[in-house]
Amino acid sequence: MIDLYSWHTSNGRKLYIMLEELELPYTHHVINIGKDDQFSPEFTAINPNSKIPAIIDQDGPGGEPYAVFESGAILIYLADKTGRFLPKEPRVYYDVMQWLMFQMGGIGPIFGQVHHFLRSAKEKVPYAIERYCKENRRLYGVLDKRLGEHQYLVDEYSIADIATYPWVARFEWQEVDLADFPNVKRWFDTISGRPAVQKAMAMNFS
Ligand SMILES: N[C@@H](CCC(=O)N[C@@H](CS)C(=O)NCC(=O)O)C(=O)O
Repeated sequence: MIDLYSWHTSNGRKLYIMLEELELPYTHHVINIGKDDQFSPEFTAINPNSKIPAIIDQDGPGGEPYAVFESGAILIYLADKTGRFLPKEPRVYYDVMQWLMFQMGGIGPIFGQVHHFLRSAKEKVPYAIERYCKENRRLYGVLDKRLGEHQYLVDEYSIADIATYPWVARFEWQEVDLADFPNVKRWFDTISGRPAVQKAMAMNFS
């Protein structure tokens, strides 16, 4: 059994999607970051960085409970555990890793800043908006080129797509028109049709 500590943000939704795709039973612990639950001693013991998502696998390596934080690491952990969404053939495996790290190091941090400066910042900061929106569009361009050459980020649906989808799903928050990125739109519409994704994206918690 997996204990999932998460909330309905883009990073949090990666794990709802993954666990729904895997049909793995899990216990959901709501960590409301709007109420600072992420700073509680109980949660900090699981993720010393105080960010969602995190998991405890009660049946971890050696049959002992094992805690994992960082959404990319959790996706790799669950893919390795189940043998799903991370093909073992070396070239494909490293392709998935590259696109997963592209999400973790590029899309997540930059799109997160766009959401902050367009939607949450207490004051309008034109320099930050210009800087992050420009990089946001550049990253959409990278995705669009890749998806013009491949059906998914790495030919078959993988944890790289699962990590990227919930960030692209907020394109309206980023004031991006997906019509400008037709290959991303085709990929987005395909993944939006998956029942596990629909279930995960409909989850909202207070
Ligand atoms: N690199 C981390 C980022 C996690 C992250 O930024 N989570 C956000 C929600 S999407 C969070 O917990 N924010 C709470 C805070 O910053 O206090 C991961 O991918 O797991």
